[in-house]
Amino acid sequence: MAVETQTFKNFVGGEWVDAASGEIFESRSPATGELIGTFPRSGPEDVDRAVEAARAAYEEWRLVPAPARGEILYRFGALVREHKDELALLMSREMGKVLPEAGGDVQEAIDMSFYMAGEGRRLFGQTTPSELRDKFNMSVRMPIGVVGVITPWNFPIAIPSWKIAPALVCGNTVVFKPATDTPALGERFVELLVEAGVPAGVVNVVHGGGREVGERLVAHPDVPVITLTGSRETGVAVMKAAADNLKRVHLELGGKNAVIVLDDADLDLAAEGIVWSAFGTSGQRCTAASRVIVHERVYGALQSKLVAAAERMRLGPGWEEDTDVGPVINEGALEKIHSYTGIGRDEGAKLLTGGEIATGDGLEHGFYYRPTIFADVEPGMRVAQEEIFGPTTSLIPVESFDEAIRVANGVRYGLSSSIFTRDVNKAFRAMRDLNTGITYVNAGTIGAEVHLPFGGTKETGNGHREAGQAALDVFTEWKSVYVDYSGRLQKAQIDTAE
Ligand code: UN1
Repeated sequence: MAVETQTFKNFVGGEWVDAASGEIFESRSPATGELIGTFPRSGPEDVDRAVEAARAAYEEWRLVPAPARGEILYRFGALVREHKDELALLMSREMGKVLPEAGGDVQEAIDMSFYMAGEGRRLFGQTTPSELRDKFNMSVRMPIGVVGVITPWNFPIAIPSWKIAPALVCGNTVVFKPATDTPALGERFVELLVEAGVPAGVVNVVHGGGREVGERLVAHPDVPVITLTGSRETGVAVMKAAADNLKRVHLELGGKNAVIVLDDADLDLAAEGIVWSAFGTSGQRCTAASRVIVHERVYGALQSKLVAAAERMRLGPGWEEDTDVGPVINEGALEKIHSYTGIGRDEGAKLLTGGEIATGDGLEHGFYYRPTIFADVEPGMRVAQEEIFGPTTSLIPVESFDEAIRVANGVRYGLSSSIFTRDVNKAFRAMRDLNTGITYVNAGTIGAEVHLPFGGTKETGNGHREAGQAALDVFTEWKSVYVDYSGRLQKAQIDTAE
């Protein structure tokens, strides 16, 4: 099994290879510092080789019938299911998630693979009447070519599946750059694809950093599609770089997601949903609830429930059964998260609980941060505007439903939102007026399912969506086909009188 060998490689044109430079980097567990493995520190040359292999493989792969491409994804989904426990444990070791959440991440990939496998027998286009006699009109989805896939570490099995499964079923080939914090999971993902029967060159993996690998992939003239989940800053840079070749860019970037709690809400349910959404995955989800907008009439009661729940949470390695919150991904993240505690305090927010790096009981070997709750936060404060990507959430009191919606929408991002209320009219108004790609009613902000579009409005992305049918729009071009069986030249818009 790959995880025991500890020395990993790139996968290019069906061969496991080192970086051209021979250089390596390490992946270590954020929970304990243990070494997970070493990986090729690749550069532009390695990307070029992978793109060449993917380009060559594309000519054959695009002609494989879509149901047959889907069959491979079906086998892949079954293999991932077979290896679910092993992958979840590796995930917990490599990036810190608690085991049940790691299992959920893997399950998301299983679901997506089966969903996209079925798409092999759909990929629906349209047939329409023609304005002329004896003429047939239809639109079909066409593959595009080589897709550059750049994925984050926070959903290291799920997110690659969201991108690679639809890319493949649509007939594209892939060059995949997994996050440098989770290369072992990226590698296992590709190993299972190979075992499922993906032909040589159809999926290639190149390990390494954004500067060396990502930038070359984005700039490469033979990579017409880039799909990235990452930070807003990286998204902007990718979009600018891709503009020179007029590439299609799919971006899934930040969030500053709010839970609204109205005065008629079930407060115990709301508290449970908030704790799950704010501190699950140590707050490192783009869908995490980093703002809680609360009606003043229930503000005090909700605060005490949240603080009590946060203080009950036990920190530790994700694979230990009694752990509620695992580590954050690395030292840089820990420092960034902690710096926001200082920022919040300086801005005048009231720290209710947490706000410190957790040590003792072995925690000093990893990167642990206590679940942190700020109260009396003003909507304009930095802690209420900027993505912290850690276990920190901010309580913002409001006086009315309208104010709650205004505050919820008053950020640059628009990924997820949620409202707790028993008033069906207010729930429907919120569904209409919350400017986000995803809205939950009486649930937290996390937990998207694979068969609905996933993505956000405003600066969360650039208008594309992944998952569901919407994913197909990222990975295909539309072609309109007109078949004239009249045997004569019929002119559209002119010979239409009959
Ligand atoms: C992400 O954080 O980038 O809805 C993805 C959710 C998960 C996916 C999160 N299904 O929270």
